[in-house]
Amino acid sequence: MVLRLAFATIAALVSLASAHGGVGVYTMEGKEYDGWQPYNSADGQVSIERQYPGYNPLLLADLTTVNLRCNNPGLTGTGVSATVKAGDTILAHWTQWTHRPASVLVYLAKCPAAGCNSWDGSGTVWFKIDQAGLISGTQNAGIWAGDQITDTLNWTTTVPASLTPGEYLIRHELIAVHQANNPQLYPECAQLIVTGAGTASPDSSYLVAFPGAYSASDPGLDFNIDSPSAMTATTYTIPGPSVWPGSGAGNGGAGTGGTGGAASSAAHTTLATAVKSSSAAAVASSAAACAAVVKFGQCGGSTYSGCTICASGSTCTKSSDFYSQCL
Ligand SMILES: *[C@@H]1O[C@H](CO)[C@@H](O)[C@H](O)[C@H]1NC(C)=O
Ligand SMILES: [Cu+2]
Repeated sequence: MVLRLAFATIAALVSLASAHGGVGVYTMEGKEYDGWQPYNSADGQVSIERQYPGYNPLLLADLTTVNLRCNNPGLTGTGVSATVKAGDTILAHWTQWTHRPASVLVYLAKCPAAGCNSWDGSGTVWFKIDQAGLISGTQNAGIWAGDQITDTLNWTTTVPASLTPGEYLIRHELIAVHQANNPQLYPECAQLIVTGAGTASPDSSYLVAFPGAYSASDPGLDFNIDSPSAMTATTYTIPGPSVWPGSGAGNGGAGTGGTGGAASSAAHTTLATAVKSSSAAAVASSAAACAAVVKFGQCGGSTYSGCTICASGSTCTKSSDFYSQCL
């Protein structure tokens, strides 16, 4: 309570018009959940989202602090969680977001037996379920995943269908790299109750701690968007572990650190495709029934109804909500 009041005081000093951003609403199972409202009085606020102080970023100096976990000094919950079935989607809606270019990263952590609300998310417990960075073009001038949030304020993630039910924290994070050698990190956490009949959980090779998961020397953080190499490089290494592929088999363990742009955007395209279908089974059956789209052909988009499978050697890559292309 003392900390909440402290945040409220800080918030009163910060202009609402400051740039940057934060998640303000979550939608799952057709239900909207208000997130933490950092510029409202903290006193008495209840939300599935953990309290955070405002829309300002964390910087390299914060990588070793507990703030990196949920954008607060290790606070616990305000008493409520959202319910979502494994395999269903979570839409995070940012109240505002201004920076291009940026990457989008989404993590989960299984809460201890006592539940999420009294837990601060400490330990080597976090695994990545979604990420996307540079989608196409060069680092300096290309399309980045965060552009979608600049344009729509929304990002949709699928809870791995095989995930063991239980209480989880979800951690959305944007990493903006518009300033040379000064990455800005925007993490926020929320409390979930995952239902379903899954039995899988990530093995330890996918688990990281916050702080601990990132280092200032990670290629995606020790990064200069204005450097000569950024004018030509067409991949970007997203910080953190590989995305958990969502089975118990532990495949995909080849990942050494974050996967590059192509692999990660492919992963997200898969998720986006799943969003449009009512079930994973529907995706699988349509996949088997259509003729693969040739390289550079359209393979997705909100008004697209054709085949979503790309010819071998190319990957369906989302450019916007309305257009995905085999690249
Ligand atoms: C973004 O999500 C909100 C729900 O929070 C929804 O009302 C809105 O239509 C979405 N916007 C776009 C462009 O998809
Ligand atoms: Cu900013």
